[in-house]
Amino acid sequence: MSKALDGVRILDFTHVQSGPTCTQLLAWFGADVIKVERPGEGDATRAQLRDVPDADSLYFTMLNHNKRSITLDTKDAMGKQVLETLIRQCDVLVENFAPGALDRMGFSWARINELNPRMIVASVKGFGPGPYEDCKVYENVAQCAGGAASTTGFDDGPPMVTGAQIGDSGTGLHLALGIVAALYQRNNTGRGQKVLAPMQDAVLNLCRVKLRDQQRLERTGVMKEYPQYPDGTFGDAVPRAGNASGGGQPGWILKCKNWETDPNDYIYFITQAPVWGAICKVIGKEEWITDPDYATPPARLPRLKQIFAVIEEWTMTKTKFEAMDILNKFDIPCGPILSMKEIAHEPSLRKTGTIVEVDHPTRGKYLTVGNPIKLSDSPTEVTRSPLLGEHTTEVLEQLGYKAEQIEAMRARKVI
Ligand code: CAO
Repeated sequence: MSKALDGVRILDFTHVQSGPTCTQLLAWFGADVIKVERPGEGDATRAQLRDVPDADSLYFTMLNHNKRSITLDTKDAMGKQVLETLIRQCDVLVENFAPGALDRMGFSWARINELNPRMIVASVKGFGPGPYEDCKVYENVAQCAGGAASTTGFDDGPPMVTGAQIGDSGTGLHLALGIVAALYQRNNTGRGQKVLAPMQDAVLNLCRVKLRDQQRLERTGVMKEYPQYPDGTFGDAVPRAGNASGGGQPGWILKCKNWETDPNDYIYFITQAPVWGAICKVIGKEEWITDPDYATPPARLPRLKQIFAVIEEWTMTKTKFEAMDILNKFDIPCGPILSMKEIAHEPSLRKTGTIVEVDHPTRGKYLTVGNPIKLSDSPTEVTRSPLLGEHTTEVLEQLGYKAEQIEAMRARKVI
């Protein structure tokens, strides 16, 4: 079956997580992704957090499926020539080097545009133009600078980063969308363009509801769905809201039966207004259905802590899965706190290709997250990540290089 991005060739100059997650998505949609790596070492993540001696790490393998790898020293004159050929023959160059690195290599936007006016140059940087534009940035820096850390955690604790890699993988997603949009526009204009996704901006985009709350706070001085209401105080910036829901339906994480021995026997419970009656019946508090202190959402807001404490008395009599079964029968929105172990073994995720087992020549079988975006006419088959330089000869031959030229490059350690 054909793929959505068949015929699109990507010069993948990315490393670590943010850029690779973008090009991996493009590869899953069918693009030919050629990852260019430094001879000898390659992407630094190949060797980071290794669990199998001398084998590419899971950090690398899980971010670089369906790609081809070539080694190329792009600071060597001969290497620069190959890079020029690649630029002429590819549709998109994706990079996430430190600010200025591509220019220092001799490949400014102007130069790339001269070599191939149709080329789209897509970059992840930590920050957009401004005071921090020259800074190197990793995941948690972006989470801190994008508003996530300040609004995550509990009010009486320090700012907290989240396990979801919203700075790296989140920005990679944003960049992938920018690339596809630029490819679409190129169909009409015939021109390439620059695509920039700064990590701070991507995190902020994902924290949009907190900027909403900042403005609500400035207008009214209080946010009634936050745990600080009604007993605590509000300052002038959005506080950390613990596990409160970010929407208009109050929610909280509640203990379940085995919480003392199982760190994940908890459930997220949402007191959605239309099912309030059903909630009251399930937890044995039918009098709350008509009691004016509990009957309406505004009446419940100052009592949320007490309400959740009572609901928790009920959830603590069930495991999270038993609670789910009962609550779902009444359409009460809730979610089990699933551990990575539970997710890894969840049959439905295996069936949909969201959790995939991949075989690798040096590390053996491992699990990965497949393509979470499902296209009915462009299914994804996850193939293993390439070994360092596995496709150097193949790609150079495709670019038109002769065996003697490739040998000369090898002798000079350019590839
Ligand atoms: N041949 C020759 N040189 C190469 C090369 C190749 N194939 N590939 C890379 N290089 C060179 C670069 O040109 C650069 O050289 P200069 O410093 O002389 O310009 C050098 O390798 C190092 O690149 P770097 O500065 O990007 O790498 P780093 O490890 O020092 O920094 C990171 C890593 C992630 C902090 C930085 O790249 C960055 O801030 N990127 C943008 C933000 C980003 O994507 N962060 C997310 C990373 S995932 O957590």
